[in-house]
Amino acid sequence: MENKDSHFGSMKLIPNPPDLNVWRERLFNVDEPIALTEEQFKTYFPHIDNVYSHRSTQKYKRKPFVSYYWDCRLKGRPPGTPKSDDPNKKKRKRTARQRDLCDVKIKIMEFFPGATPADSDLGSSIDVLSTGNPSTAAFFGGRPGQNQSFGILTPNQAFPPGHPGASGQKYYTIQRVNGNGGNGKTDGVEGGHRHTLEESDRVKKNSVHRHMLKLAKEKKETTYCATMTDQQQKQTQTKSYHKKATGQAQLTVRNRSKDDELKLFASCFCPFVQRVWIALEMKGISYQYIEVDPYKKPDSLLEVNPRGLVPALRHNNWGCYESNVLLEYLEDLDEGVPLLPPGDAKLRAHCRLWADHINRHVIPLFYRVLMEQDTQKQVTHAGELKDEIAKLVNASHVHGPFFLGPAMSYVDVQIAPWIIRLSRVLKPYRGWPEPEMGTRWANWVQAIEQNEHVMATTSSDDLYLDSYERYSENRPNTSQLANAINSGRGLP
Ligand SMILES: N[C@@H](CCC(=O)N[C@@H](CS)C(=O)NCC(=O)O)C(=O)O
Repeated sequence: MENKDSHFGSMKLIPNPPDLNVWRERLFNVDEPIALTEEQFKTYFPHIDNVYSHRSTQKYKRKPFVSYYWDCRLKGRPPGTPKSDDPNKKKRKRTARQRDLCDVKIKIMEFFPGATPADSDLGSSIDVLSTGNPSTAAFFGGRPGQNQSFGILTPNQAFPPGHPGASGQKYYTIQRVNGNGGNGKTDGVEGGHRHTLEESDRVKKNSVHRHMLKLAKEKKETTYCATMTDQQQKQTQTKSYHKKATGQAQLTVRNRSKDDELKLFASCFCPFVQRVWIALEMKGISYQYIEVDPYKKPDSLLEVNPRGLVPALRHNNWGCYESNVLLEYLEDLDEGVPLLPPGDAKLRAHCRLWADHINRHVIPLFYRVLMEQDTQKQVTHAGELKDEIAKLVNASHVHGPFFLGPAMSYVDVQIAPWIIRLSRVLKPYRGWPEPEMGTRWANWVQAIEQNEHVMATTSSDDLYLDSYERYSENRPNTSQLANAINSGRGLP
């Protein structure tokens, strides 16, 4: 099977060529320059092209090769300030490149038949360990002319035996070209990816995988999957939201299954539910947890919330909904620990102000990053989300670890479910970085993760990974919230 590629002509689409995983790792890491035959390049590159996105191509008039530059798809770059043509204007101020996203760049050189080692900018000294096996494939080292004795020109220097270009055929080289500032450290050291190959695979499927999915869909042939690797099969099955809590949350659901005058209509994956759930647990209020599917809109839910959204609370014959309103209702019950500081009107207003910031800015951006399909825009939105989080951190207690200091309170409960989902959803789907150790934000995240009531309402990681796949692919009709984000409206 072949397909036309806009850069390299016809590429092979072989579902499971030999040593696929070793080749994928090697072409992902590019720890040293790699030389490949045309056959190898056209077979294995379509299995890894999801990791990179093409940036530029350089053609030369008198050289027998073309250079293609590709960036890691998960690269981080702050939105650029527009250039000014005004010569009197001060040079534009450059914002530091975001350091925690990936900065790997590779150069692919396509050498035409008959190219010699002297044509390569990788140098005239070529080491060939062996060919065929990707772990010991041919590689280059050195600089142009490095090994030539003074005064002796060897324009037709030969390739060592076994080199992909040795018998005059077309061949390819791939090398990593970040470093010299490109890795954000200005130390000249080339850094590897700041994420795993698995994370790249989650962000985009490679050409072979996409082609196989298309065929499987067209022919509706399940047998086709037999030729896929386990990993590809796993990726092919579309995941949906879970309907039963797992992990620690499952224990809490069991403990809260008895009939009670206060009923929480909930869905285990829902962060708005988790807010109210955490508050109930923190306050030690007695309640019954009732799992419902808000996308099926059972009558029991519609009776309490005609909008058909979870969370909804039923208190005897009275019902109410909207997580923010429910948090205030629980507060007004005056049972257990207060979440808003009692008797301090100004501090209470401060908490409400920052809860509003979370609802207006942090949460919508969380979904924008997750649902955006354009990788450049994902990076832009991720930057915006970081900025909004930074504002919240600046407004919080200097030492924390929580918003108001050592104890978890209202603002923490408001944001906790999304903190939980940063590492479980935004990290795997969008490469969201772990917080930098020792920072105020890292301490806050850690305190939330370790809070007993947050833990008691949190399921195991795969529940979130599966439940948010449809958001990450921006599947049609995912939810009212997804529709609102897509159409630029506020949250439902
Ligand atoms: N503003 C609502 C949002 C609740 C919400 O969007 N819940 C989602 C589950 S996470 C839901 O019920 N979705 C059902 C649907 O989209 O039809 C709140 O704060 O309670």
